[in-house]
Amino acid sequence: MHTLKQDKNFLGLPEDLSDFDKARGLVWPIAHEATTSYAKGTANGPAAILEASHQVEFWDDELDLEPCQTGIATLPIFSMDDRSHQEALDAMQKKANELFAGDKFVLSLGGEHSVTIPLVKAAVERFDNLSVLQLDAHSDLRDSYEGSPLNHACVMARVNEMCPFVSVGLRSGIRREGENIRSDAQLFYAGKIQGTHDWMQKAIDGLTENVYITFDLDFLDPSIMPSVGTPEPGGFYWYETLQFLRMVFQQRTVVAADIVELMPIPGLQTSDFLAAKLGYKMFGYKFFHLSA
Ligand SMILES: [Mn+2]
Repeated sequence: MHTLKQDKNFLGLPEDLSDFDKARGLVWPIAHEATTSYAKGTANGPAAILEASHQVEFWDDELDLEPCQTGIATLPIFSMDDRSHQEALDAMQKKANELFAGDKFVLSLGGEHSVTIPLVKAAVERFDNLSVLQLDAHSDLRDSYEGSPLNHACVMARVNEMCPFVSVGLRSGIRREGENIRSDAQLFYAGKIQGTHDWMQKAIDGLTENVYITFDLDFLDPSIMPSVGTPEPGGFYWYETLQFLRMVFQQRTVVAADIVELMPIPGLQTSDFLAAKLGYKMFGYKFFHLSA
């Protein structure tokens, strides 16, 4: 399979560590943007993350090793080209079916949040007993938005039709949004869990054995992640986020993940770098998580 070379791939990995056949990890950059509502620019997210990733150290100080030694290959950037939103999502699902059929851990980089719809569709077909963990400021539970059920504001309404899910970090949504969700889904609002100690375990307890993680970067506080289309105050910080993710990887089988909604601000590299490092931490937790 065609993959990106060292000067363009995730982390700038040399050939032996980015070879598709040998790699246990896979980065799939998806430069898709069709329905963003407030600010535009998420199509530039994947390229910005790949570029920033070249500044991420291979050595992970928490895990005390180099997670990239497992090999991480990077696929060419997926773009909409002249396809419609629906056609592009269909093409993504087809590709995801192919990627998930192998045993590599696939981290997709968005792009707007609607890319999660075909990715979860493919994951549900591939993995039994799957649930989705959403980290997000927004519940994304609108059945339809601006005329489209495939809008980025409807992601979790579509997931709700496919499998159980747990949402954490919510602090912006619609009235009574919890009423229409399936009984095996759970919503954790930021205002209720900030400063408490047991929310991480409670959220994990709501997940099934196999988990797909969708990480909307606006889960994080805008002070550390300003480069998102719809920044919401009252978000989460770096170490608490890592602690939670590490617990999830320790206690569940995370089968695939995405990091979405980066809207790079020219000249402001901090957000791009954070997103790149977050992705690398996920590979570290996936392959080398320390015992609970
Ligand atoms: Mn969001």
